[in-house]
Amino acid sequence: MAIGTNISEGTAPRTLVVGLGVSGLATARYLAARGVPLTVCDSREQPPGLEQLRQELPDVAVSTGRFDPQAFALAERLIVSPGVAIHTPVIREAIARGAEVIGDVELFLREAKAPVVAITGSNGKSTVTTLLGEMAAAAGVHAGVGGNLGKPVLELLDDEAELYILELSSFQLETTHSLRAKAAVILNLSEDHMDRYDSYEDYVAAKRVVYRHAGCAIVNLDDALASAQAEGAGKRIGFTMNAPQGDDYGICRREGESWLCKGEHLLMPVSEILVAGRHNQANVLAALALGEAAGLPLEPMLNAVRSFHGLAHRTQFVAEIDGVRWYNDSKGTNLGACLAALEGLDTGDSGLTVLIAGGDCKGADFSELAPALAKYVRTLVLIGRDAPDIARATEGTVETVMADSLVDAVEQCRAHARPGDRVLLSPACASFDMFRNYLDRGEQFMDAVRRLES
Ligand code: UMA
Ligand code: ADP
Repeated sequence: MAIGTNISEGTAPRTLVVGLGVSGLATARYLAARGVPLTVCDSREQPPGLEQLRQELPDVAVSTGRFDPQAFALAERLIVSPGVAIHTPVIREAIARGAEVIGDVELFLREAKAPVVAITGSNGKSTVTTLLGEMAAAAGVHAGVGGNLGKPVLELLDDEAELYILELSSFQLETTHSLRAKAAVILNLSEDHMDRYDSYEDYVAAKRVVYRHAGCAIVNLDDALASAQAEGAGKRIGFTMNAPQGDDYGICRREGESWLCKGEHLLMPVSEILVAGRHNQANVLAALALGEAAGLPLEPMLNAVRSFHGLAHRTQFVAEIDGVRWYNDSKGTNLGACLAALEGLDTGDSGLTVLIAGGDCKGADFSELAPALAKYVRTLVLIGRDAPDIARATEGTVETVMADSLVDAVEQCRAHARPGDRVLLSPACASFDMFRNYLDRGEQFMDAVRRLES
């Protein structure tokens, strides 16, 4: 069904907003406020932003239910939401005939006056973006914080802003051309979104854009592929989980204690970091390096680290029941995240992890999980659509059980875990086959765990 379409040659607005989720809605508002005529289209019948758009901008033509080829044929400029692939045929055709194809981040960059810190990577983006936002606040710097994190970038535009701290996904970077970040990072690289990219190389190439023209490249010295993407960058600051050299950030040991340090200078004991897991120590180091490059003073940054409790659904401690610690890592939506959570929570004692994984595996090869399963996991409890495929790919590595619901999975975990063990929900999969989103999955998990307590 096409609602409110009245698109004919000569009268059609030349700007087409593609996708009506939060980015599309923010883009429509932004353009309308500047008097730019626009059309919005979405291939779903009932896109999430439709009601809101109708209320706020009743004169804007909207077409839903399919991508209307006529709307695309008439557009001179397409502003494409990150969830819409630019290799969609109508978009490819528009590119071929010379239409400009950009995203909301590109529109934002053309207007933003304050410097930008750009954060990408396969995992840890939201954590680092949020922590850096808290560092800026602690330093009294007025910063706009958002992007893939949730708040669309166009809603961050503010004449008072002194800094913008943006989480950027590979999808957003594909349609961004004017990025000149003051500081930029690819936190790490591992396969994700292989249902959207033709190859891993294409995914990496999309991420690489973050370093283009960056004033300072922050590089993960422990991830050769990620740091190689900064080749050619001028100024660099590195971070590593080992002892750092020069002015890089890292971790060193003094008198039996681990410290965050910059070169040889000790910053604070690692034990003061409240967020769980070694991967979060890497996130703290990356945020410190980004903050330095953005001009934030050290002491407020360290204070922000000391009070940072992390984000919900990321290796979030839920409860300890009968000597078993339960963690919600529902945002662990790819193999890299799941591996980091398994390794990061391993304390080197005798306990093992009972892992709940599964869902929509987005084309990932789960045989890569086998070594970590053998090392860290007592029992693998599988849920969701791709559970049988995951069981086949990991066959023979660890005891595996199937659960037909998340509540069933929690009960199976209780039956298999022993005192001293951890139970970890880190699905390495998207959630949409069983849940509204990862938040819903995490909430349902925590509810089920808390019911065990009562
Ligand atoms: N749509 C179509 N046709 C398609 C695909 C999508 O019409 O073929 C429409 C959908 O019907 C929907 C609209 O596009 O109405 C949704 O657009 P969207 O998927 O780009 O979602 P937004 O609501 O605009 O949210 C986007 C990001 N979503 C994605 O990248 C998928 C949000 O990241 C981001 O927070 C938001 O912009 C603000 O910047 C979410 C995400 O899952 C959290 N990101 C991925 C991730 O983190 O792994 C990259
Ligand atoms: P993103 O925004 O990139 O998805 P988040 O900060 O939301 O990253 O964390 C998502 C998941 O990724 C976490 O639940 C955790 O399992 C994993 N993770 C977080 N930081 C790292 C890191 N530095 N390296 C690897 N995995 C990480």
